[in-house]
Amino acid sequence: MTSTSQYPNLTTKWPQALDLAGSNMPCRLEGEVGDLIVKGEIPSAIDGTFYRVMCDPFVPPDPNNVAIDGDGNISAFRIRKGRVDMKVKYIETERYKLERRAGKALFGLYRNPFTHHPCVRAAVDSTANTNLVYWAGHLLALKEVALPYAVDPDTLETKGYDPFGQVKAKTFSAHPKVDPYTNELVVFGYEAKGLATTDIVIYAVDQDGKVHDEQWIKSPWCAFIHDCVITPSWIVLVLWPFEANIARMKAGKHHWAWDYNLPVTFIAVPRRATTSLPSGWKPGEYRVYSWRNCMPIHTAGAWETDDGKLYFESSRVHDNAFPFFPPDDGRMPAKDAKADFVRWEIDLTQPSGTKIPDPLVVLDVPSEFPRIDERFMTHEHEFVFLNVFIPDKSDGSANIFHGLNGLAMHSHKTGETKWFYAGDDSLVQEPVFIPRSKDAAEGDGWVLAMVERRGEGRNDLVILDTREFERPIAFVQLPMHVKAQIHGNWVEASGLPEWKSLVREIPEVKISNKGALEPLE
Ligand code: V55
Ligand code: FE
Repeated sequence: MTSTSQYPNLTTKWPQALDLAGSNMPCRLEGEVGDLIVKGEIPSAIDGTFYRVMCDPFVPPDPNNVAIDGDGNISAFRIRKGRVDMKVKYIETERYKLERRAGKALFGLYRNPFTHHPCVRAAVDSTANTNLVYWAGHLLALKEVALPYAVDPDTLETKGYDPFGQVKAKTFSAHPKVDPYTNELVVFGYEAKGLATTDIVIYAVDQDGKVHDEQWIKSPWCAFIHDCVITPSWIVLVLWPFEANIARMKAGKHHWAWDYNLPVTFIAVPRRATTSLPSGWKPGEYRVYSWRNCMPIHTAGAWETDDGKLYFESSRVHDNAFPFFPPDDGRMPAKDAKADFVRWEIDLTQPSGTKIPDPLVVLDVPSEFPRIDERFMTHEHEFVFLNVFIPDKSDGSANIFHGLNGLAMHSHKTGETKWFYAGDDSLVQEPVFIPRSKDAAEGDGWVLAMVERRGEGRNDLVILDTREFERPIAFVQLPMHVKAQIHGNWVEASGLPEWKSLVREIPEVKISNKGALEPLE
Protein backbone atom coordinates (compact mmCIF):
# COMPACT_ATOMS: atom_id res chain seq x y z
CA MET A 1 0.00 0.00 0.00
CA THR A 2 1.21 3.48 -0.87
CA SER A 3 0.98 5.95 1.95
CA THR A 4 -0.64 9.26 1.11
CA SER A 5 0.11 10.77 4.51
CA GLN A 6 3.42 12.15 3.18
CA TYR A 7 1.39 14.61 1.05
CA PRO A 8 -0.39 16.69 3.72
CA ASN A 9 -1.08 19.45 1.20
CA LEU A 10 -3.54 17.17 -0.63
CA THR A 11 -6.90 17.63 1.06
CA THR A 12 -10.28 15.93 0.79
CA LYS A 13 -13.85 16.85 1.68
CA TRP A 14 -14.16 13.56 3.55
CA PRO A 15 -13.88 13.90 7.33
CA GLN A 16 -10.75 12.24 8.71
CA ALA A 17 -12.52 9.71 10.90
CA LEU A 18 -11.78 6.15 11.96
CA ASP A 19 -15.09 4.95 10.59
CA LEU A 20 -14.15 6.25 7.14
CA ALA A 21 -10.60 4.87 7.02
CA GLY A 22 -8.87 1.53 6.63
CA SER A 23 -11.37 -1.27 6.28
CA ASN A 24 -14.15 1.23 6.99
CA MET A 25 -13.26 3.27 3.93
CA PRO A 26 -16.44 3.78 1.91
CA CYS A 27 -16.79 1.15 -0.82
CA ARG A 28 -19.15 3.12 -3.14
CA LEU A 29 -18.95 0.40 -5.77
CA GLU A 30 -21.84 -0.40 -8.10
CA GLY A 31 -21.57 -3.16 -10.67
CA GLU A 32 -21.34 -6.85 -11.20
CA VAL A 33 -18.80 -9.64 -11.31
CA GLY A 34 -19.82 -12.84 -13.08
CA ASP A 35 -18.63 -16.26 -11.98
CA LEU A 36 -16.43 -15.41 -9.02
CA ILE A 37 -13.39 -17.61 -8.40
CA VAL A 38 -14.35 -20.43 -6.05
CA LYS A 39 -11.77 -22.29 -3.98
CA GLY A 40 -13.23 -25.65 -3.01
CA GLU A 41 -16.62 -26.82 -4.12
CA ILE A 42 -20.08 -25.39 -3.53
CA PRO A 43 -22.72 -28.16 -3.27
CA SER A 44 -25.27 -27.89 -6.08
CA ALA A 45 -28.06 -28.09 -3.48
CA ILE A 46 -27.18 -24.51 -2.53
CA ASP A 47 -29.46 -22.52 -4.82
CA GLY A 48 -30.41 -19.00 -3.88
CA THR A 49 -29.13 -15.53 -3.16
CA PHE A 50 -27.26 -14.04 -0.24
CA TYR A 51 -28.29 -10.41 0.15
CA ARG A 52 -26.28 -8.11 2.41
CA VAL A 53 -26.32 -4.37 2.96
CA MET A 54 -23.40 -2.06 3.72
CA CYS A 55 -23.54 1.32 5.43
CA ASP A 56 -21.68 3.20 2.73
CA PRO A 57 -21.91 7.03 2.63
CA PHE A 58 -21.89 8.35 -0.94
CA VAL A 59 -21.14 11.99 -0.05
CA PRO A 60 -18.83 13.18 2.72
CA PRO A 61 -21.01 13.08 5.86
CA ASP A 62 -21.45 15.81 8.44
CA PRO A 63 -18.21 15.51 10.47
CA ASN A 64 -20.24 15.10 13.68
CA ASN A 65 -22.50 12.37 12.35
CA VAL A 66 -22.28 8.78 13.58
CA ALA A 67 -21.14 5.72 11.61
CA ILE A 68 -24.59 4.04 11.40
CA ASP A 69 -26.02 6.67 9.03
CA GLY A 70 -24.32 5.91 5.69
CA ASP A 71 -26.27 5.11 2.52
CA GLY A 72 -27.43 1.52 2.08
CA ASN A 73 -25.49 -0.32 -0.61
CA ILE A 74 -26.62 -3.86 -1.44
CA SER A 75 -24.44 -6.78 -2.44
CA ALA A 76 -26.22 -9.83 -3.86
CA PHE A 77 -24.50 -13.17 -4.37
CA ARG A 78 -26.48 -15.51 -6.62
CA ILE A 79 -25.30 -19.08 -6.00
CA ARG A 80 -26.39 -21.82 -8.38
CA LYS A 81 -24.81 -25.00 -9.74
CA GLY A 82 -21.65 -24.33 -7.76
CA ARG A 83 -21.12 -20.91 -9.32
CA VAL A 84 -21.53 -17.43 -7.89
CA ASP A 85 -22.44 -14.12 -9.53
CA MET A 86 -22.16 -10.87 -7.61
CA LYS A 87 -23.97 -7.58 -8.02
CA VAL A 88 -23.60 -4.37 -6.02
CA LYS A 89 -26.01 -1.44 -6.11
CA TYR A 90 -27.05 1.47 -3.93
CA ILE A 91 -30.60 1.72 -2.70
CA GLU A 92 -31.87 4.90 -4.31
CA THR A 93 -33.49 6.43 -1.27
CA GLU A 94 -34.83 9.95 -1.43
CA ARG A 95 -31.94 10.96 0.79
CA TYR A 96 -29.30 9.32 -1.42
CA LYS A 97 -30.70 10.94 -4.57
CA LEU A 98 -30.98 14.40 -3.00
CA GLU A 99 -27.45 14.29 -1.61
CA ARG A 100 -25.90 12.70 -4.67
CA ARG A 101 -27.50 15.36 -6.88
CA ALA A 102 -26.31 18.13 -4.57
CA GLY A 103 -22.85 16.55 -4.36
CA LYS A 104 -22.78 17.11 -0.62
CA ALA A 105 -24.47 16.18 2.65
CA LEU A 106 -27.86 17.80 3.22
CA PHE A 107 -28.72 15.63 6.21
CA GLY A 108 -26.85 16.37 9.43
CA LEU A 109 -26.96 14.09 12.45
CA TYR A 110 -28.62 10.67 12.68
CA ARG A 111 -32.36 11.09 13.09
CA ASN A 112 -32.10 14.75 14.01
CA PRO A 113 -34.12 16.80 11.51
CA PHE A 114 -33.08 20.05 13.23
CA THR A 115 -29.57 19.51 11.86
CA HIS A 116 -30.72 18.88 8.28
CA HIS A 117 -30.73 21.46 5.51
CA PRO A 118 -34.18 23.13 5.48
CA CYS A 119 -34.75 22.05 1.85
CA VAL A 120 -34.87 18.35 2.85
CA ARG A 121 -37.05 18.60 5.96
CA ALA A 122 -40.02 16.99 4.20
CA ALA A 123 -37.94 14.18 2.65
CA VAL A 124 -37.75 10.62 3.95
CA ASP A 125 -34.68 10.52 6.20
CA SER A 126 -33.83 6.87 5.64
CA THR A 127 -30.59 5.38 4.35
CA ALA A 128 -32.24 1.91 4.17
CA ASN A 129 -28.89 0.59 5.40
CA THR A 130 -29.67 -2.00 8.06
CA ASN A 131 -31.34 -5.14 6.75
CA LEU A 132 -32.76 -6.81 3.62
CA VAL A 133 -35.80 -9.02 4.07
CA TYR A 134 -37.63 -10.72 1.22
CA TRP A 135 -41.37 -10.81 1.90
CA ALA A 136 -44.55 -10.94 -0.21
CA GLY A 137 -42.59 -10.45 -3.43
CA HIS A 138 -40.67 -7.42 -2.18
CA LEU A 139 -37.04 -7.22 -1.22
CA LEU A 140 -37.40 -4.79 1.68
CA ALA A 141 -34.47 -2.47 2.38
CA LEU A 142 -34.95 -1.54 6.01
CA LYS A 143 -33.94 1.22 8.39
CA GLU A 144 -35.85 1.49 11.65
CA VAL A 145 -36.23 5.28 11.38
CA ALA A 146 -38.68 5.01 8.45
CA LEU A 147 -40.74 2.62 6.31
CA PRO A 148 -39.24 0.04 3.92
CA TYR A 149 -37.93 0.75 0.47
CA ALA A 150 -38.79 -2.05 -1.98
CA VAL A 151 -35.98 -3.19 -4.23
CA ASP A 152 -36.16 -5.49 -7.26
CA PRO A 153 -34.55 -8.78 -6.08
CA ASP A 154 -33.03 -9.35 -9.52
CA THR A 155 -31.88 -5.94 -10.80
CA LEU A 156 -31.58 -4.37 -7.31
CA GLU A 157 -33.33 -1.29 -8.68
CA THR A 158 -35.27 0.72 -6.11
CA LYS A 159 -38.97 0.40 -6.85
CA GLY A 160 -40.57 2.56 -4.20
CA TYR A 161 -41.24 3.52 -0.61
CA ASP A 162 -43.76 1.84 1.71
CA PRO A 163 -44.78 -1.14 -0.48
CA PHE A 164 -47.49 -2.40 1.92
CA GLY A 165 -49.06 1.01 2.50
CA GLN A 166 -51.83 -0.06 4.89
CA VAL A 167 -50.66 1.17 8.27
CA LYS A 168 -50.52 4.77 9.42
CA ALA A 169 -47.09 4.61 11.02
CA LYS A 170 -43.87 6.44 10.27
CA THR A 171 -41.52 3.58 11.12
CA PHE A 172 -40.89 -0.13 10.53
CA SER A 173 -38.20 -2.08 12.39
CA ALA A 174 -35.12 -3.37 10.56
CA HIS A 175 -35.72 -6.64 12.47
CA PRO A 176 -39.20 -7.86 11.57
CA LYS A 177 -39.49 -11.61 12.22
CA VAL A 178 -40.86 -14.31 9.96
CA ASP A 179 -43.12 -16.83 11.74
CA PRO A 180 -42.55 -19.89 9.51
CA TYR A 181 -45.44 -21.80 11.13
CA THR A 182 -48.07 -19.19 10.25
CA ASN A 183 -46.33 -17.56 7.27
CA GLU A 184 -46.49 -14.07 8.69
CA LEU A 185 -43.98 -11.27 8.85
CA VAL A 186 -44.31 -9.83 12.34
CA VAL A 187 -43.45 -6.14 12.32
CA PHE A 188 -43.10 -3.40 14.89
CA GLY A 189 -42.24 0.27 14.62
CA TYR A 190 -41.32 2.68 17.43
CA GLU A 191 -41.47 6.48 17.38
CA ALA A 192 -44.27 5.37 15.11
CA LYS A 193 -46.25 8.64 15.25
CA GLY A 194 -43.19 10.78 14.62
CA LEU A 195 -40.02 12.10 16.17
CA ALA A 196 -39.55 11.17 19.86
CA THR A 197 -43.12 9.89 20.22
CA THR A 198 -43.65 6.94 22.55
CA ASP A 199 -46.09 5.22 20.21
CA ILE A 200 -45.28 1.68 19.09
CA VAL A 201 -47.13 -0.13 16.33
CA ILE A 202 -47.24 -3.93 16.00
CA TYR A 203 -48.80 -5.89 13.16
CA ALA A 204 -48.35 -8.86 10.87
CA VAL A 205 -48.10 -8.96 7.08
CA ASP A 206 -49.34 -12.13 5.39
CA GLN A 207 -47.83 -13.84 2.33
CA ASP A 208 -49.90 -11.63 0.02
CA GLY A 209 -48.77 -8.41 1.65
CA LYS A 210 -52.01 -7.89 3.55
CA VAL A 211 -51.74 -6.39 7.03
CA HIS A 212 -53.64 -7.78 10.03
CA ASP A 213 -53.53 -7.80 13.85
CA GLU A 214 -52.54 -4.13 13.97
CA GLN A 215 -52.22 -2.78 17.49
CA TRP A 216 -50.77 0.32 19.09
CA ILE A 217 -49.07 0.47 22.48
CA LYS A 218 -47.11 3.03 24.48
CA SER A 219 -43.45 2.79 25.39
CA PRO A 220 -42.57 3.64 29.02
CA TRP A 221 -40.12 6.25 27.64
CA CYS A 222 -38.85 7.10 24.17
CA ALA A 223 -36.42 4.18 24.03
CA PHE A 224 -34.22 2.80 21.25
CA ILE A 225 -35.94 -0.48 20.19
CA HIS A 226 -33.75 -2.21 17.66
CA ASP A 227 -34.77 -5.87 17.89
CA CYS A 228 -37.53 -8.15 19.14
CA VAL A 229 -38.38 -11.83 19.50
CA ILE A 230 -41.52 -13.73 18.64
CA THR A 231 -43.11 -16.93 19.93
CA PRO A 232 -46.44 -18.36 18.71
CA SER A 233 -48.38 -16.09 21.11
CA TRP A 234 -46.03 -13.23 21.98
CA ILE A 235 -43.83 -10.48 20.67
CA VAL A 236 -41.24 -9.12 23.08
CA LEU A 237 -39.59 -5.78 22.31
CA VAL A 238 -36.11 -5.05 23.64
CA LEU A 239 -35.74 -1.44 24.86
CA TRP A 240 -32.17 -0.17 25.14
CA PRO A 241 -31.34 2.37 27.90
CA PHE A 242 -31.11 5.36 25.55
CA GLU A 243 -33.55 8.23 25.58
CA ALA A 244 -34.62 10.51 22.73
CA ASN A 245 -35.38 14.07 23.59
CA ILE A 246 -36.53 16.91 21.31
CA ALA A 247 -34.81 19.63 23.37
CA ARG A 248 -31.45 17.88 22.89
CA MET A 249 -32.10 17.55 19.17
CA LYS A 250 -33.06 21.23 18.88
CA ALA A 251 -29.76 22.06 20.57
CA GLY A 252 -28.05 20.39 17.60
CA LYS A 253 -27.02 17.28 19.50
CA HIS A 254 -27.76 13.60 19.02
CA HIS A 255 -31.16 11.95 18.92
CA TRP A 256 -30.04 9.46 21.57
CA ALA A 257 -28.31 9.70 24.94
CA TRP A 258 -27.46 6.65 27.05
CA ASP A 259 -28.85 6.75 30.58
CA TYR A 260 -27.01 4.72 33.22
CA ASN A 261 -30.11 4.95 35.42
CA LEU A 262 -32.37 3.17 32.95
CA PRO A 263 -32.66 -0.63 32.93
CA VAL A 264 -32.87 -2.74 29.80
CA THR A 265 -36.61 -3.20 29.44
CA PHE A 266 -38.74 -5.82 27.73
CA ILE A 267 -42.34 -5.23 26.63
CA ALA A 268 -44.31 -8.48 26.27
CA VAL A 269 -47.32 -8.10 23.99
CA PRO A 270 -49.81 -10.79 22.87
CA ARG A 271 -49.53 -11.02 19.08
CA ARG A 272 -53.26 -11.33 18.56
CA ALA A 273 -56.49 -10.29 20.24
CA THR A 274 -57.34 -14.02 20.22
CA THR A 275 -54.18 -15.10 22.08
CA SER A 276 -55.14 -17.13 25.15
CA LEU A 277 -53.76 -15.13 28.05
CA PRO A 278 -52.05 -16.36 31.23
CA SER A 279 -54.13 -16.05 34.40
CA GLY A 280 -54.45 -12.48 35.61
CA TRP A 281 -54.09 -10.92 32.14
CA LYS A 282 -56.82 -8.67 30.81
CA PRO A 283 -57.61 -8.39 27.07
CA GLY A 284 -55.58 -5.59 25.46
CA GLU A 285 -52.98 -5.70 28.22
CA TYR A 286 -49.20 -5.72 27.71
CA ARG A 287 -46.55 -5.92 30.42
CA VAL A 288 -43.20 -4.29 30.97
CA TYR A 289 -40.30 -6.18 32.59
CA SER A 290 -36.79 -4.97 33.23
CA TRP A 291 -33.35 -6.07 34.35
CA ARG A 292 -30.31 -3.82 34.90
CA ASN A 293 -28.45 -1.31 32.75
CA CYS A 294 -26.98 -3.20 29.77
CA MET A 295 -27.36 -3.48 26.00
CA PRO A 296 -28.61 -6.73 24.42
CA ILE A 297 -27.88 -5.79 20.82
CA HIS A 298 -29.41 -8.64 18.80
CA THR A 299 -31.72 -11.50 19.61
CA ALA A 300 -31.56 -15.13 18.51
CA GLY A 301 -34.51 -17.49 19.14
CA ALA A 302 -37.37 -17.50 21.62
CA TRP A 303 -40.01 -19.90 22.86
CA GLU A 304 -42.90 -20.03 25.32
CA THR A 305 -44.07 -22.68 27.77
CA ASP A 306 -47.56 -23.70 28.88
CA ASP A 307 -46.94 -22.41 32.41
CA GLY A 308 -46.52 -18.79 31.26
CA LYS A 309 -42.76 -18.60 30.79
CA LEU A 310 -41.00 -16.90 27.91
CA TYR A 311 -37.39 -17.71 27.04
CA PHE A 312 -35.32 -15.73 24.59
CA GLU A 313 -31.66 -15.37 23.78
CA SER A 314 -29.54 -12.38 22.89
CA SER A 315 -26.07 -10.97 22.80
CA ARG A 316 -25.39 -8.68 25.74
CA VAL A 317 -22.89 -5.89 26.28
CA HIS A 318 -22.65 -4.99 29.99
CA ASP A 319 -22.43 -1.27 29.16
CA ASN A 320 -23.25 1.26 26.43
CA ALA A 321 -22.14 -0.42 23.19
CA PHE A 322 -22.77 2.80 21.23
CA PRO A 323 -20.26 5.23 22.79
CA PHE A 324 -21.11 7.67 19.97
CA PHE A 325 -24.39 8.23 21.84
CA PRO A 326 -23.02 9.00 25.32
CA PRO A 327 -25.11 10.13 28.28
CA ASP A 328 -25.70 13.88 28.59
CA ASP A 329 -22.86 14.05 31.14
CA GLY A 330 -20.46 12.57 28.58
CA ARG A 331 -19.49 9.47 30.59
CA MET A 332 -17.81 6.93 28.31
CA PRO A 333 -18.35 3.17 28.62
CA ALA A 334 -15.70 1.10 30.39
CA LYS A 335 -12.82 0.17 28.05
CA ASP A 336 -13.00 -3.45 29.20
CA ALA A 337 -16.80 -3.74 29.08
CA LYS A 338 -17.78 -7.40 29.03
CA ALA A 339 -19.89 -9.02 26.30
CA ASP A 340 -21.54 -12.45 26.22
CA PHE A 341 -24.51 -14.44 24.90
CA VAL A 342 -27.38 -15.08 27.29
CA ARG A 343 -30.83 -16.60 27.80
CA TRP A 344 -33.49 -14.43 29.46
CA GLU A 345 -36.52 -15.82 31.28
CA ILE A 346 -39.74 -13.86 31.77
CA ASP A 347 -42.47 -15.21 34.01
CA LEU A 348 -45.59 -13.73 32.44
CA THR A 349 -47.66 -14.43 35.55
CA GLN A 350 -45.65 -11.68 37.28
CA PRO A 351 -47.11 -8.15 37.18
CA SER A 352 -45.91 -5.36 34.92
CA GLY A 353 -42.88 -3.62 36.45
CA THR A 354 -41.26 -6.84 37.72
CA LYS A 355 -37.46 -7.05 37.68
CA ILE A 356 -36.51 -10.31 35.99
CA PRO A 357 -33.74 -12.62 37.24
CA ASP A 358 -30.18 -12.58 35.91
CA PRO A 359 -30.06 -14.29 32.53
CA LEU A 360 -28.28 -17.60 32.05
CA VAL A 361 -24.90 -17.14 30.37
CA VAL A 362 -24.99 -19.55 27.43
CA LEU A 363 -21.62 -18.55 25.95
CA ASP A 364 -19.15 -16.46 27.90
CA VAL A 365 -17.56 -15.08 24.74
CA PRO A 366 -17.77 -11.64 23.11
CA SER A 367 -20.22 -12.32 20.32
CA GLU A 368 -22.74 -10.62 18.10
CA PHE A 369 -25.16 -11.36 15.26
CA PRO A 370 -26.60 -14.59 16.72
CA ARG A 371 -28.71 -16.51 14.18
CA ILE A 372 -30.72 -19.73 14.26
CA ASP A 373 -32.12 -22.17 11.74
CA GLU A 374 -35.05 -19.86 11.04
CA ARG A 375 -37.35 -22.70 9.99
CA PHE A 376 -37.74 -23.12 13.76
CA MET A 377 -38.27 -19.46 14.66
CA THR A 378 -40.77 -19.23 17.58
CA HIS A 379 -40.03 -22.77 18.83
CA GLU A 380 -37.40 -24.14 21.20
CA HIS A 381 -34.35 -24.90 19.11
CA GLU A 382 -31.05 -26.67 19.57
CA PHE A 383 -28.54 -24.62 17.59
CA VAL A 384 -27.33 -21.06 17.52
CA PHE A 385 -24.77 -19.64 15.10
CA LEU A 386 -22.80 -16.58 16.15
CA ASN A 387 -20.13 -14.19 15.06
CA VAL A 388 -17.49 -14.41 17.81
CA PHE A 389 -14.15 -13.22 19.08
CA ILE A 390 -11.95 -16.28 19.54
CA PRO A 391 -9.61 -15.07 22.26
CA ASP A 392 -6.74 -17.54 21.89
CA LYS A 393 -6.12 -16.42 18.31
CA SER A 394 -3.93 -13.48 17.47
CA ASP A 395 -6.35 -11.39 15.42
CA GLY A 396 -9.46 -9.51 16.26
CA SER A 397 -10.35 -7.95 19.55
CA ALA A 398 -13.02 -8.21 22.19
CA ASN A 399 -14.63 -5.08 20.73
CA ILE A 400 -17.71 -6.56 19.14
CA PHE A 401 -17.66 -3.99 16.33
CA HIS A 402 -14.03 -4.21 15.31
CA GLY A 403 -12.77 -7.61 16.20
CA LEU A 404 -14.96 -10.63 15.56
CA ASN A 405 -12.51 -13.11 14.04
CA GLY A 406 -14.58 -16.28 13.86
CA LEU A 407 -17.89 -18.09 13.93
CA ALA A 408 -19.38 -20.45 16.48
CA MET A 409 -22.05 -23.13 16.32
CA HIS A 410 -23.46 -23.94 19.73
CA SER A 411 -25.73 -26.84 20.68
CA HIS A 412 -28.08 -26.23 23.61
CA LYS A 413 -28.64 -29.98 23.85
CA THR A 414 -25.03 -31.14 24.21
CA GLY A 415 -23.52 -27.84 25.39
CA GLU A 416 -20.84 -28.27 22.74
CA THR A 417 -19.49 -25.27 20.82
CA LYS A 418 -17.70 -25.64 17.50
CA TRP A 419 -15.49 -22.85 16.23
CA PHE A 420 -14.42 -21.58 12.84
CA TYR A 421 -11.39 -19.29 12.89
CA ALA A 422 -11.09 -17.17 9.75
CA GLY A 423 -7.28 -17.05 9.66
CA ASP A 424 -4.65 -14.40 10.23
CA ASP A 425 -5.59 -10.77 9.77
CA SER A 426 -9.19 -11.63 8.95
CA LEU A 427 -12.55 -10.63 10.37
CA VAL A 428 -15.90 -12.36 9.93
CA GLN A 429 -19.38 -10.86 9.54
CA GLU A 430 -22.88 -12.09 10.40
CA PRO A 431 -23.51 -15.78 9.57
CA VAL A 432 -26.60 -17.01 7.72
CA PHE A 433 -27.86 -20.60 7.84
CA ILE A 434 -28.91 -22.54 4.71
CA PRO A 435 -30.82 -25.80 5.34
CA ARG A 436 -29.50 -28.85 3.45
CA SER A 437 -33.01 -29.44 2.13
CA LYS A 438 -36.53 -28.26 2.93
CA ASP A 439 -37.04 -31.09 5.43
CA ALA A 440 -33.50 -31.40 6.78
CA ALA A 441 -33.08 -31.79 10.54
CA GLU A 442 -32.60 -28.57 12.50
CA GLY A 443 -29.12 -27.13 11.91
CA ASP A 444 -28.24 -29.61 9.15
CA GLY A 445 -26.94 -27.58 6.24
CA TRP A 446 -24.47 -24.81 5.61
CA VAL A 447 -23.40 -21.54 7.13
CA LEU A 448 -22.34 -18.69 4.89
CA ALA A 449 -20.53 -15.53 6.00
CA MET A 450 -18.50 -12.67 4.61
CA VAL A 451 -14.83 -12.66 5.59
CA GLU A 452 -12.68 -9.56 5.36
CA ARG A 453 -9.04 -10.27 4.43
CA ARG A 454 -7.54 -7.14 5.93
CA GLY A 455 -3.99 -7.80 4.80
CA GLU A 456 -5.06 -8.36 1.20
CA GLY A 457 -7.60 -5.52 1.03
CA ARG A 458 -10.12 -8.05 -0.28
CA ASN A 459 -12.98 -10.27 0.86
CA ASP A 460 -14.04 -13.91 0.69
CA LEU A 461 -17.39 -15.53 1.30
CA VAL A 462 -16.87 -18.64 3.41
CA ILE A 463 -19.16 -21.68 3.25
CA LEU A 464 -19.13 -24.15 6.14
CA ASP A 465 -20.90 -27.50 6.35
CA THR A 466 -22.55 -27.76 9.78
CA ARG A 467 -21.57 -31.46 9.89
CA GLU A 468 -17.92 -30.38 9.98
CA PHE A 469 -18.07 -26.79 11.10
CA GLU A 470 -14.37 -26.13 11.65
CA ARG A 471 -13.30 -26.93 8.09
CA PRO A 472 -14.67 -24.69 5.32
CA ILE A 473 -15.85 -26.42 2.15
CA ALA A 474 -15.48 -23.36 -0.07
CA PHE A 475 -14.25 -19.80 -0.27
CA VAL A 476 -15.77 -17.50 -2.87
CA GLN A 477 -13.07 -14.98 -3.69
CA LEU A 478 -14.02 -11.35 -4.25
CA PRO A 479 -11.49 -9.45 -6.31
CA MET A 480 -12.00 -6.35 -4.18
CA HIS A 481 -12.72 -5.12 -0.70
CA VAL A 482 -16.31 -4.49 0.36
CA LYS A 483 -17.27 -2.69 3.57
CA ALA A 484 -18.59 -4.60 6.55
CA GLN A 485 -22.27 -5.32 6.23
CA ILE A 486 -24.86 -4.44 8.82
CA HIS A 487 -27.09 -7.48 8.16
CA GLY A 488 -27.63 -10.10 5.49
CA ASN A 489 -30.07 -12.89 4.67
CA TRP A 490 -30.25 -15.97 2.51
CA VAL A 491 -33.21 -16.36 0.13
CA GLU A 492 -33.86 -19.73 -1.52
CA ALA A 493 -34.18 -19.57 -5.31
CA SER A 494 -37.52 -21.39 -5.12
CA GLY A 495 -39.07 -18.35 -3.45
CA LEU A 496 -37.61 -15.75 -5.82
CA PRO A 497 -38.71 -14.61 -9.26
CA GLU A 498 -36.54 -15.82 -12.14
CA TRP A 499 -33.08 -14.31 -12.30
CA LYS A 500 -32.68 -12.56 -15.59
CA SER A 501 -30.39 -9.60 -15.33
CA LEU A 502 -28.51 -10.03 -12.10
CA VAL A 503 -25.38 -10.65 -14.10
CA ARG A 504 -25.51 -10.11 -17.85
CA GLU A 505 -26.17 -13.32 -19.76
CA ILE A 506 -24.51 -13.61 -23.15
CA PRO A 507 -27.04 -14.44 -25.89
CA GLU A 508 -26.13 -16.85 -28.70
CA VAL A 509 -22.97 -15.64 -30.46
CA LYS A 510 -22.98 -15.51 -34.27
CA ILE A 511 -19.45 -16.20 -35.50
CA SER A 512 -18.28 -13.47 -37.91
CA ASN A 513 -15.92 -15.52 -40.10
CA LYS A 514 -13.47 -12.60 -39.86
CA GLY A 515 -10.93 -14.50 -37.74
CA ALA A 516 -7.26 -14.69 -38.73
CA LEU A 517 -7.49 -18.26 -39.99
CA GLU A 518 -10.25 -17.46 -42.47
CA PRO A 519 -8.68 -16.84 -45.94
CA LEU A 520 -9.06 -13.38 -47.54
CA GLU A 521 -11.41 -13.47 -50.54
C1 V55 B 1 -28.38 -0.34 14.75
C2 V55 B 1 -27.93 -0.08 13.49
C3 V55 B 1 -28.47 0.96 12.77
C4 V55 B 1 -29.46 1.73 13.33
C5 V55 B 1 -29.92 1.46 14.59
O1 V55 B 1 -26.94 -2.15 15.23
C6 V55 B 1 -29.37 0.42 15.31
C7 V55 B 1 -27.86 -1.45 15.55
C8 V55 B 1 -27.13 0.58 10.84
O2 V55 B 1 -28.09 1.32 11.51
O3 V55 B 1 -29.97 2.77 12.62
FE1 FE C 1 -29.50 -5.08 13.78
